[in-house]
Amino acid sequence: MRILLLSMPDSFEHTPILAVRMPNGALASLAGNVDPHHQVAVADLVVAHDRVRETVTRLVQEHRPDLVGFSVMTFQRRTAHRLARLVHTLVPHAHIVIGGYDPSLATEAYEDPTLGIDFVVRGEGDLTFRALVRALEQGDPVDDIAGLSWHDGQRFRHNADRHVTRLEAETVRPPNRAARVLSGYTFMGRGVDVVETSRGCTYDCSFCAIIEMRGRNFHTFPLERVIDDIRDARARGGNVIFLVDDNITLDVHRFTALCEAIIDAGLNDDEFIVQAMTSAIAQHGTHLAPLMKRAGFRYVFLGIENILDEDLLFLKARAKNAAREHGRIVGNATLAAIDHLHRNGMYVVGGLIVGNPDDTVASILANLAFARRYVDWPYIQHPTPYPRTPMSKEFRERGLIVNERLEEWDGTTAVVKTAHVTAEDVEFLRWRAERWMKVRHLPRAMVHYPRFALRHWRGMLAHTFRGATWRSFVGLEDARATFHRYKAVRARERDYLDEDVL
Ligand code: B12
Ligand code: SF4
Repeated sequence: MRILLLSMPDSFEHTPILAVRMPNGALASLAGNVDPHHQVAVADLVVAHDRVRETVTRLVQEHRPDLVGFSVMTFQRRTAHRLARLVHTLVPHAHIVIGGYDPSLATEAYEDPTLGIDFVVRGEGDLTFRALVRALEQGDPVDDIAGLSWHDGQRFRHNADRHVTRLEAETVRPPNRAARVLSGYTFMGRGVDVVETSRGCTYDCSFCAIIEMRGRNFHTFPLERVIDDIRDARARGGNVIFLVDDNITLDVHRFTALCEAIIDAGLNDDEFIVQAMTSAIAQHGTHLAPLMKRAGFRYVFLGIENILDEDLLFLKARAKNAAREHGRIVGNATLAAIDHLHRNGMYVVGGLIVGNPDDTVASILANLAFARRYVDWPYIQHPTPYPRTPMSKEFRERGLIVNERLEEWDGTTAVVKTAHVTAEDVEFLRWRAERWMKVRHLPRAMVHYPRFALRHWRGMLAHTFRGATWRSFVGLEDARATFHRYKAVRARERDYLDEDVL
């Protein structure tokens, strides 16, 4: 079969397309897991965000797919719907298959017959998609493929869930990066790729979609496979490798062994980015942080979430941010974790969530002040009620959701108000503070990525200060007016595919 797999072009504030264009790990994994005689083309539309319709039209003409698959997050749903209609018009005979977090957790949103969607793959896709492609090729029934929802000509049927895959058993084959047909994946001008070393997490933070997606569990790929995968990513131009594991620091001994394996394999001459738990870094930082540095880690995303205990309680993120001594919780681990990373020359990408139900202006400002003082690159978001997360239920029950336009549920648009602060004020406070925090990091970025910085510093500043004019800089204009202009620019950016082009 000829298969075309697409990821959505929609990106968000903290990963500006000028600087960050990462490939989608799911699609390469799906491509590596169908039977090898199929012809698979993978296209990440983030590298063609400004010419989506032309690119998709060209790709379907060139590849004449029998099946087109989309990977979708919730804030990309509108684009996915428009794209499904476009593909259905261009290649009416092709099966359309949707997967990823949004279709898995809100399957009903893809059942509208006018979208032309035939299948939804729920949860992990590698084995379900392999089985689906086999069944379609052989004309077999699909009603016993676990993890699949399908349109039987009249209505959608939902097969039983699929159990999460034991990655240790090597049933999931390595990704097929050679299937990518677009180029231009970059991080600050350098080639970038993503590598998975494990899947899953055993925590249950209330904002995280992972628990409903796959339950609380943790499975790991053998380290030899991971090293081979990193080599493959490097061979294809990935000088910056983002380890996309849900929670790689859940097993610190394994993470330590991974850092050692990277060094032993001589793969530490380039750069790694990773997301980590503050508690693990704080507790093991004395030996772990120097080792991470030697292994080539530069940016570490820390899920700090919030500095106030009441907020951590709401986010159910206390445990993962706890400092422990002899197994007992003795405080918050955030400062110790940041200190370990900074001492070893790594940068902290500070993940914080402000605008929780009981937040006041003071509690939001306290978090912003913390970010200003301690983190290198702010990654501050607002709580977003993604489908079936525990947090969403509470926001809905308390009537705090004020914006149902899902394309704006991108993490940096406040779509919920707090009991004390309007959604607009929450977002305004973050926006106003965060721009300057980003500017502060630019000189350091210049040292590490001089060519990119010299070529694009103007573009980066223009992106960061979208909506601003000279009047705003000299204080002749109220910051709210600039903020509203920024919001209007942002709204236009989201129209990757006009509805009326179909
Ligand atoms: C890495 C990552 C990122 C990277 C993306 C790098 C990249 N290009 O891949 C970065 C840091 C840039 C990022 C940013 C964002 N992310 Co993110 N991210 C993740 C993370 C940690 C891992 C995703 C991953 O690569 N997994 C490995 C692959 C192999 O697994 P997978 O994607 O789940 O794919 C499997 C299945 O879903 C399925 N599948 C997926 N697509 C398809 C398609 C088809 C056709 C089929 C059949 C199957 C299928 O099969 C795959 C293989 O088993 C997840 C999960 C988590 N626990 O936090 C969040 C997550 C996906 N992100 C999320 C969000 C919200 C965002 C942001 C909007 C805001 C934010 N939180 O930062 C931005 C927007 C990104 C953008 N497009 O601009 C949410 C999505 C929630 C939702 N309901 O939509 C998640 C789940 C985290 C959460 N908060 O709960 N993210
Ligand atoms: S620790 Fe991270 S991956 Fe695990 S539930 Fe919390 S946010 Fe999700």
